[in-house]
Amino acid sequence: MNGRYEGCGKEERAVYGEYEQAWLGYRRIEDGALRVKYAAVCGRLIVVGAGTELESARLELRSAIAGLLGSEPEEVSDAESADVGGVPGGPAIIVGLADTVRESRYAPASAAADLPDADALGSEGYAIRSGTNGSVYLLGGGAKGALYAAFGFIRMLQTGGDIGGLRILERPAYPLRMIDHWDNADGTVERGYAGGSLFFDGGRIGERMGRIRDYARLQASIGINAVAINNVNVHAEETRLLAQDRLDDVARVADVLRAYGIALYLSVNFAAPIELGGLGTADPLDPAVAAWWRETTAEVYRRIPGFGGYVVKADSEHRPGPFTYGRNHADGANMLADALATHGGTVIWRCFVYDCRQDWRDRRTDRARAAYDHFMPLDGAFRDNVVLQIKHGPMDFQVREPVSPLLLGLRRTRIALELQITQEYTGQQRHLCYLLPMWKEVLDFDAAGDDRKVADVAGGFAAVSNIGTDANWTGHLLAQANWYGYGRLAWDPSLPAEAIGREWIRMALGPDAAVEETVIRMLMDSHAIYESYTAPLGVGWMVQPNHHYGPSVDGYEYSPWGTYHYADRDGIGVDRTVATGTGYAGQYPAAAASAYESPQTCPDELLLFFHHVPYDTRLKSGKTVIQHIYDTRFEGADRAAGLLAAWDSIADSLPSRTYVEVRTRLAHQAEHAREWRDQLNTYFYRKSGIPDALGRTIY
Ligand code: GCW
Repeated sequence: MNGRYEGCGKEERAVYGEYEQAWLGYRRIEDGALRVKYAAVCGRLIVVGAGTELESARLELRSAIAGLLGSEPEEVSDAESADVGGVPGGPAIIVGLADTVRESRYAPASAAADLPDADALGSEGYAIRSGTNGSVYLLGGGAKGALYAAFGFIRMLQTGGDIGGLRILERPAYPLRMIDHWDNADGTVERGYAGGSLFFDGGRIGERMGRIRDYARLQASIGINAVAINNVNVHAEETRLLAQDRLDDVARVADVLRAYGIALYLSVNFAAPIELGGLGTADPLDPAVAAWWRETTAEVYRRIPGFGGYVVKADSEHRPGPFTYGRNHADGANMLADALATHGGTVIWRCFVYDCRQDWRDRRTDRARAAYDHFMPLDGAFRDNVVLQIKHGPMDFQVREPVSPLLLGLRRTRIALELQITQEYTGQQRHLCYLLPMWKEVLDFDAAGDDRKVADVAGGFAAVSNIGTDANWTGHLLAQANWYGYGRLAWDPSLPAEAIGREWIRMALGPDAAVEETVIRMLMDSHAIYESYTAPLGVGWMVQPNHHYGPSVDGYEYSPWGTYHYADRDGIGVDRTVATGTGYAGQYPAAAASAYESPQTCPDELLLFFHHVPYDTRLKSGKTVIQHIYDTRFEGADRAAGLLAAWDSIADSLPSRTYVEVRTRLAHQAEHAREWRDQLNTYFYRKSGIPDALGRTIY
């Protein structure tokens, strides 16, 4: 299933070529009338001005038009095209920077379009405008914007959009739209489910440049502008990425990304001054340490113009950090920020800091509290070029968690929301789990009831990549939708999950209506389905230790990781109330804090996250907790089987390779969901002794 498709016929091979391009496959549009309509606009291409991003836009428009419409556009050079005002030659696509185009000879043909200026667009925004003679203007406030305009226009063609009378203006919601790779120098990927690393291979860097270029195109097409290429767990080999003899290789990768408007970041080891610099300490307040970072950083910028900055996981899961020296996280982050500031770089400092050597007997210590407890007292203490990266939930990317109170608490510090595209706890790209409905709930969460939603307070987005060397990029083909959707949401968090899913389906799988309707339902239902056969009511975990795949109810119950469900014969859940529990509920603004504090007002789906309750506690749904567990596990497994049946129903409308590949995963999911169902139901029946009201088989 992974790697090259051997022995395929000619037709399949053509499909395969497109398939490797994910949603940028540019399959010829089947509808002839639509093709003719588009061709009337897309016959000529004029790039106004020069630069690497504009060159990327030109190449992309050319190959998209050639693929979608069947013939390449005539490329008219800026110098020879004075007639675009409508006379000979006819309409054209005109792409460039807004201010350059407005002052160029092409402006007259746009009279009716009153082109916006760079100020209106901002450096990354863009406009798509129809001109008087049928031309289409693709304008960026800056060069990146022009590239995004090109991809925006291409998306319209791919999704069958109307390209007449266009007056589109888009500006990204956030300046930071980042993807973090957890790629290791040896070519493996931590929590990777789609093959090896694109960037690293057995210690070598940037060997797959063609694929890295395609990767950059895909990222730019969804507006990603920052990428950290290595794992936040920085081991000895990756610490050396900052060394002289590695930087040139990193620079080659950065060059390819830069042409697509993407800044390269490196995850760094806080102890690098010791491990790489030979100093006796990494104390952030030691002048020699600060000097080492300054010099090292200056060298990075000499080799890598436009370098983004550093991502840091410190004092977390055995990584070194400022605590070793009795310093706090502001001391650590600010020292790195000062080294980066003169070059325009940013420190992305992760807030995933907690005690991973907890005693399971100790019920007062609560991992959920940790990020807030560590970082709230430091609000306002960070430099302007520090961004605190905060996981969306207080624990660790479970299928159901409340929103992290730290996201809502910090007011004087730049923050970025951290999501996990890779499906570590959500089926590892063997199960289908479209994550956008869950992310939308996070973004729309309004804790204080004052309309200050997470989407409004997040200054940026970062997410852990689900990409690898598999031919389809993400292992499970449908998991591409999570990658695609993440970028679209980071650009515009108000876009509906369903609309984004439909875009992806049309672009990646084609325009077939039955395929679209079937797959969108599968995507939209999949998170709820996954939740309904795995750990219930927000309690989390119940997975096999280490690799985190598959059911093991007590897998983490007696571990040091702070991840417990506390099930006994009478009840289950974690008391996180202020009154009798760990006090975590009190970290929220008043409205949410009081709702979570009482089992009567706590939402059902989070009941066991906040409360330890007897099995016969009634939910708002009217069911008891135990009956809810049984019912949803049975339904969940049935609905997982339904996903397979849905896919089978469109078998004839899919390329056989796509059909077979996804089918294999869905069949596994259906079987594995039964295993989840039976293990969880059996466990809770044995614990509680309460039989299923419907008398179904429990072992
Ligand atoms: O949940 C944990 C993962 C680790 C990961 C860590 C983190 C990169 O299991 O694999 O380490 O989160 O986010 O730092």
